[in-house]
Amino acid sequence: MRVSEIVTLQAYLDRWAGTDAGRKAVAGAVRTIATTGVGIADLVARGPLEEGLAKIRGTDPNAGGDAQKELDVIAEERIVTALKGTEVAFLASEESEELIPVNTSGRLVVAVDPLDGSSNIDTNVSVGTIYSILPYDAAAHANPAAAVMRTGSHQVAAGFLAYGPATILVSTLGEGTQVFVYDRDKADFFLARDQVEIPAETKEYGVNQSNVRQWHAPMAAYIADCLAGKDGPRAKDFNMRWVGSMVADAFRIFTRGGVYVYPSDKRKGYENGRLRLIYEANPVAFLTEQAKGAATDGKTRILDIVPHHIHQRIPLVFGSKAEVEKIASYY
Ligand code: AFP
Repeated sequence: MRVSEIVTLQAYLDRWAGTDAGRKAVAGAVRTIATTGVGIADLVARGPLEEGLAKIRGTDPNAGGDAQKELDVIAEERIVTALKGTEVAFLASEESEELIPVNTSGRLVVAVDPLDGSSNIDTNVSVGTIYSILPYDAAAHANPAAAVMRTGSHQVAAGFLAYGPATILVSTLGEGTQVFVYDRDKADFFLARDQVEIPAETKEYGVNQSNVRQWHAPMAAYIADCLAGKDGPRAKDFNMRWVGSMVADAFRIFTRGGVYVYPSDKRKGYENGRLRLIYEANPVAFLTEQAKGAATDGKTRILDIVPHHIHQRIPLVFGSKAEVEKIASYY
């Protein structure tokens, strides 16, 4: 829904939070992550002028086994430093094996993918930051990890920033999904779309098709039927788009519908897909459901899945509701 009045991110957050201390804490964390994102966007926007952002840092892979790029680490450092001034007690990050203590008297925990799409850093393609916010109660949670290791349905807020031609924030506070755009002239985020709705039907899917021979039967059958087009069982032609940065594929889906698919496959390390449950799949699933879409691991609702490890991977399918349900019928 296009917005009629000029609303800044801060005004939107203040209106949502009112005088509720818990909501004000969430609003503070969202605002801080958004502002930190602008600094990361500035770095990304310098492209080749900013030497070495795509350089591999050190020899050890990150917690998820991926090579750590310079910008991955810079983004994490900036987010940790900025969140020190908020009510975030601990941070789970793709770039750190263990939870990072932030402001341990805080009432929130945040899970973050500081830089999504790092394989695209030096190709001038959109990259981003993904975050998930959950309540934290030191008394209730024996160890802080317990606060993070809950189903995605416990999230109180989630979002992603996309650093592309425009710097975009897609956010949910559990009352629908909103799109904010950063206006560089006014140095602030403005509400561009409120109550986003993902069309239920689509003729567009996103998948890394180079993995087709690695797929298990259900996914291979689904894509084969899409490729068969109007002469096939789906009786309609499909288009395919794949950016390699989930934030960019996700924003396209929030804009015009479609499905994103990263299934489990036969490659070593991909038995459970590629995306991480806690700081990639859960936040995108919350945003998608709040925008009337759906998100599964192929068949099970992502937000119902109980995590067993902070960096666990999960097969991921999200987007247009009817198409996500169609995919589930192949399993
Ligand atoms: P990186 O952040 O390690 O580049 O991973 C990006 C990502 O998690 C997601 O953003 C992409 O959609 C997906 O991986 C791309 O995976 P492929 O490189 O296998 O296509």
